[in-house]
Amino acid sequence: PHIVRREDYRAPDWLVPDIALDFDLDAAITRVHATLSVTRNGDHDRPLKLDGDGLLPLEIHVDGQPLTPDQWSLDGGRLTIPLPGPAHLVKSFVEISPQSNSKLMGLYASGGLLCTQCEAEGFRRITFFPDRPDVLSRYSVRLAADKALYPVLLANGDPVEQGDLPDGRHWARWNDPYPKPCYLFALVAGDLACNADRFVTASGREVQLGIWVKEADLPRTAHAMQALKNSMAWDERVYGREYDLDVFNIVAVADFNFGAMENKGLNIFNSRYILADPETATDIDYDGVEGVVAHEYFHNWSGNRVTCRDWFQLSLKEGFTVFRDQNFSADMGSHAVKRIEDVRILRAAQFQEDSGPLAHPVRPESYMEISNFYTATIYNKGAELIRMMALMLGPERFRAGTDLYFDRHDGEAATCEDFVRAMEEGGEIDLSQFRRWYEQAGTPHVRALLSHDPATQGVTLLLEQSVPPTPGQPEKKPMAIPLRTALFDPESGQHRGDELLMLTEARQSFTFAGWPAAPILSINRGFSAPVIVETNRSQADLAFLSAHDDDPFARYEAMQQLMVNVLVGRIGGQPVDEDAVVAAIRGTAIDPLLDPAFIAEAIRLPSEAYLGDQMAVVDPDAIHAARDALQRRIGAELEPLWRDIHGKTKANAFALSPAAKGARKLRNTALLYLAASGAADGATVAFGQFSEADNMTERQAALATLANGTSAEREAALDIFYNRYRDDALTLDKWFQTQAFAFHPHTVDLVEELGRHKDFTLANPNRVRSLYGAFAGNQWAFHHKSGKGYRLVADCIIALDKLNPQTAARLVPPLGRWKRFDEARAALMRAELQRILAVPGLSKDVTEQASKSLE
Ligand code: DPP
Ligand code: ZN
Repeated sequence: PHIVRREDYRAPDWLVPDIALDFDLDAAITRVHATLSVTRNGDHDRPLKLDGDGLLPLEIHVDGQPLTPDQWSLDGGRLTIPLPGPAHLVKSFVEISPQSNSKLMGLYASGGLLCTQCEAEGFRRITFFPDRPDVLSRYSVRLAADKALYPVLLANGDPVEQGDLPDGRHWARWNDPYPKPCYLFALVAGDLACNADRFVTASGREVQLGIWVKEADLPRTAHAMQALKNSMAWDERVYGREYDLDVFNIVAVADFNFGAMENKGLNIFNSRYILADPETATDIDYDGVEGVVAHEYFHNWSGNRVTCRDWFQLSLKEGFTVFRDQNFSADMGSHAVKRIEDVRILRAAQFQEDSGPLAHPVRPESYMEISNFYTATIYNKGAELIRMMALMLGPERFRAGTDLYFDRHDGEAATCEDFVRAMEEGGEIDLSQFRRWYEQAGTPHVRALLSHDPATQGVTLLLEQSVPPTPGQPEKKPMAIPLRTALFDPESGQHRGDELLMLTEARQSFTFAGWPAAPILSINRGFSAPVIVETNRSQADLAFLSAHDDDPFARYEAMQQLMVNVLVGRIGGQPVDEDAVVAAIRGTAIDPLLDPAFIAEAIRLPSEAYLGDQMAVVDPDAIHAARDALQRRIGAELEPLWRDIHGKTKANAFALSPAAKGARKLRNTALLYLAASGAADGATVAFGQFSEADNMTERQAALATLANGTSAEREAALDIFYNRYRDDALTLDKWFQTQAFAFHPHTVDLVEELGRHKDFTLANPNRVRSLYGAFAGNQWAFHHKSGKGYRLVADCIIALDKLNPQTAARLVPPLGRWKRFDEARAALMRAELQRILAVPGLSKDVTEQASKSLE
């Protein structure tokens, strides 16, 4: 298989300043006429090469003359045309079949709509074109289709003209004045209703906003529209970036590989990130809608106006845009809670990736299939890199850096290096060593040892860093690690100021004077660097910080570490003090000064997967047993408290305010502990919440609590939920997901049954993720010692690969973590990877992930 390497980058031989596309749309056969004005780029005599995937040219014209078949050649899908002059007009005509497109890349049919997904390399499935992000073109697009089936015709840019045709067809023309790479091309045709609104930009330009959905879904679009308007205002206020077209459209589709896509002026969304109402969406779903709407909108500048030179630079747009959407969401809600959630996601997804066979730098060096690089490393670690730079620069200089970046590279295809250089120049800082964050994979480990000398009243903080070896990178150099640090006086409960320590050496000491008694270390406050910190802090120190640290993340972290130490100690058979955990949870839960949403985060036990990450060899059964036992103990010892919180936080009427959301989060946590307590009425209380809830957040949490147990209420609630939502795909996903996530001794068998359920389908990526994606994230169930969990997921990968390789490949990484498990499990996991690789005709997506996973 062909490997693409970053070092092989060369500027394009031919540019395409303008393209006109003409679509005769039909689900069975769509005809595509493309007219490319091509210009030779530089002094060379190489032919024009246009990418194609599954296309056969039915006609090719150059400068108005038809070519004979000996005047072009097709090789591996790519069309080669020798051209004599510096500029030509090249026309091609192809036919494609949207309804046969199960990969959901290119032009495809979804629920009666026709829509596109081109990032990363889907445009070549629509027409012949240099499918690379550094070829930017102005698009003029004409769409024609049956007027009854497809009354709405949308494309990028601004609408220009439309009209009727004979035979019940009609047409529309759209022009996009901003040159863009073809991965940002989009069209949609369908019977859609519009939630229409408007936004006036800071400079007074009026923008027509439209969110297009199936008529019945219109009432579920209000939250997305509000999020869009908030995002537009936020980007003006925080980054000085205005929207630049007269219209901004969003379309929701049911079958989508990604979360959403930032096509210029025409974002296309997985419907799960648009549709929300209290009946069907949880607070997490609402936040997801807000965050993804913002993310895609922010791409208009970080991604579209300034795009990527090549796909190795993917984090240039994704890391930066995640950073932007994270800060937006924090501004809309709670900074403290948002940071905790983001770090939890980073640790669950990215730290695992970074410590396994698929570890890669934020700017990778090579790939077989670019679709496999839409990873937590590119997105979430990439965002952490921007966050570190923003921290080191401070807000004003960071803004100077982003202004310089946008101004300097507007209309260009840029690199990560361009971004760092803009930060250096705009922010007046030297980032030479910091660049290693883009080059070196692996999560850095930092050991922090605090020592105190009563004689001199001096304190020394010794910091040691190491970056573990990763595939292709056995040796690492020291990183530049910004660590926000404070020393607490145990007497007063206060610190003397928060300092940013820059750790740049493998081993480095920092000293502090004037401490008659030993202080307590608070380090990596706010999670200032994406590293794993090990300290010599005692359980008493952690308990102190969990009650006193004024940095909410550090306070949460101290609590989590307190719990991790107890659980890992218990698994290792060491004597542990569980009372300290119970006391810390109690103290936090009753603290009247704390935000309930923060309390809910802080008192929740670390996930089984996170506990696994702390062990040399992951023992899923021991982890589950220890965590479950501690949860039961916390439940039982504090039962009156959980009852009290559960009763008190019952909302009177549904609201989406941060306070109402926080109350629901805390209430659901209290229910979890109450059910774990062993109280005779645990299942009754959960079922009561399930039945009475006026919102999905409480209903689903109650269902999840019941799903962990074996009560009669479990089956009753699952039946009720199924019958109520069987016709609503997004909500039915929750029914599959809740069962796949459940801590239930028979989850693996239930998942096997659900895979045969009449409502299960491999054709819908959301449905696949809600069953197999969720299951593969359920450590205890997936790693069932029989190996059945591995077999189920491998079967799914093999079957799905034939339809949708991109989504199939996303299920491979959990099987690739075999080195972290005992020999018996490792052998079973490897056997499944080998079985997958033996399948004839396997896609390069799955081949890349499975073969790397075996190394
Ligand atoms: N670029 C999309 C996103 O992350 C994914 N295709 O927004
Ligand atoms: Zn993105």
